[in-house]
Amino acid sequence: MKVTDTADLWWKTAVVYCLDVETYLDSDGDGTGDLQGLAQRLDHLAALGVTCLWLMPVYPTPDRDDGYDIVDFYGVDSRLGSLGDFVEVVRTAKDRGMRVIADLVVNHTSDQHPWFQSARSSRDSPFRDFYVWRDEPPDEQAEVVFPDQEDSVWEHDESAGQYYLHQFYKHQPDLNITNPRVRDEIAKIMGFWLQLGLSGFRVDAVPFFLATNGVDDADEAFAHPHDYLRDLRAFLGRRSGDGILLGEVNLPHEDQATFFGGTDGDELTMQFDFIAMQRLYLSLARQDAGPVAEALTSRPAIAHDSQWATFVRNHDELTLDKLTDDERQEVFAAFGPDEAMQVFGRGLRRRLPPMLGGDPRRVRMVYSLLFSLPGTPVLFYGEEIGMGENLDVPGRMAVRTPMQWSAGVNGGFSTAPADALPAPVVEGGYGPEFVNVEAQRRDPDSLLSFVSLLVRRYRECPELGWGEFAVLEQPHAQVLAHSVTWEDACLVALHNLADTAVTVPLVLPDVRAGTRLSDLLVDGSHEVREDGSVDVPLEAYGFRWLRVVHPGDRRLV
Ligand code: TEU
Repeated sequence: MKVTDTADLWWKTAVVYCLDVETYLDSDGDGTGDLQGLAQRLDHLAALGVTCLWLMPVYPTPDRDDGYDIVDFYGVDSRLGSLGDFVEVVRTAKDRGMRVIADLVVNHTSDQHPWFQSARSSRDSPFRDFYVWRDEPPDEQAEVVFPDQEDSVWEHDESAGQYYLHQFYKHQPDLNITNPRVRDEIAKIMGFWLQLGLSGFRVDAVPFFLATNGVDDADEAFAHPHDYLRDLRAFLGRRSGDGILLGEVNLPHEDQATFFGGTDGDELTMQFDFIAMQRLYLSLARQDAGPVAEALTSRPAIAHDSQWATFVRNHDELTLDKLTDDERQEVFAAFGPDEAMQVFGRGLRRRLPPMLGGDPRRVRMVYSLLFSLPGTPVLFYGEEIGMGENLDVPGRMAVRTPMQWSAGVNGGFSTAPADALPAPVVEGGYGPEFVNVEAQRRDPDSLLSFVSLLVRRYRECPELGWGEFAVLEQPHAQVLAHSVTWEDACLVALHNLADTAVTVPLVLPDVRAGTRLSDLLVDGSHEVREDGSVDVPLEAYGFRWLRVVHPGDRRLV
């Protein structure tokens, strides 16, 4: 390994953890989580092995889309703390070896943003062109993202006397990125937060942000939106040598290649792999590794510095929009048959453990798979302890309930009365009484201990971030057998997606006399025969991380 090849590319082997300050820990008892509360819990994150925090929006907001509706890009909402508290969190996180990124939400503003208030007030407003206006909505319209609330992406505004574009909720008017003044503001926003110590951004809704639909003269004014994304990446690079753009691009793999800047890798640094995530759920529903294996092998080639972000849940609905209708129905039937568990006709508003019927073998198998896939794993808060959802909370908010720290009042999240919390705590079998950090910290057999082990092993196996992925041939459809190889390191991972035990016959290439497979998660090793064959037994929902050890290897196993 040459220093020049890998040094500083921290995101290639990072462990990212997404949280909402509002629901993490309330330090002052007013019912809302806050930055001082988060600061007190950075030790939990460091102990888990997280290397990068992703903060959901902390900006001043009327809070009609959980903070994704912003009225001031240069501040912190007073409910969460101050800019001073923000800097303390970033500094303390750095001290614990963690970087911090934050949501950059610049596709739109809140309709309460002073820019929009000014823009709608008069055609002569200096901010009129910050947004996208039309006298009449066009005949051909983009699809709405939230079909439960909206039926058009154009909304008539009385005081403006025109229609404005909003690809999300109508209270989120789209910014007009063909306007150079808007682009200038976006650069300033990035520069501001980088200066406060952020290591980059999770870029919200990137394809929507780059789309110039509705701008009549966009062709002349702004012919190549990807040039603009490239400019933003270059700007980030100049302001922060090792900053990243982690983009939300829920598109087919071939389109994602474009958002990476192809193999030049000069646009988004990382992208979530929404396709592999959706195919994984289809695989889990069918107990057939085929769909997820196919998704992983069909990932487009990306540049040396680019990276995939892998995840099994996030703060939004578990979207299944890239499956066929029949496939989506299969996943609904398996993991969210009640209509109340579904949302927007395309997704599930549930967390993983309840979807898997709470079977700890199956839950662990899925997290083992997440951490052994090629890419950088991203956790959503509460996954490390196996939190469930609260279906009484409307829409996507069902999975954004308060973090469960202890079995105490409000799960240890807040001392305020329950009705002052941003969302009710989970009730029933996944409630704080049964699922909480305090109890799991003391239990070597807890999910928290298990996920911490996965994080440690992931960090010890840089090939998972850097390596070449291959599906290994073997006869069982219910098993995903894959290898990740980088330089002289090779990890073989086996995952049994079904509830029946199997023995997996493998044939490994490059085997010498005395090669063995050493188990990285539990005690044990398997001798490989001279022809490279080896049989590995797997229990129901069993899994193995096997390091290929050649005679004379000095690697720690
Ligand atoms: O979501 C943007 C987006 O692209 C959506 O399609 C997303 O994948 C999901 O389907 C929304 O339910 C982002 C945020 O993740 C989301 O929470 C915000 O509501 C949205 O932007 C608007 O800012």
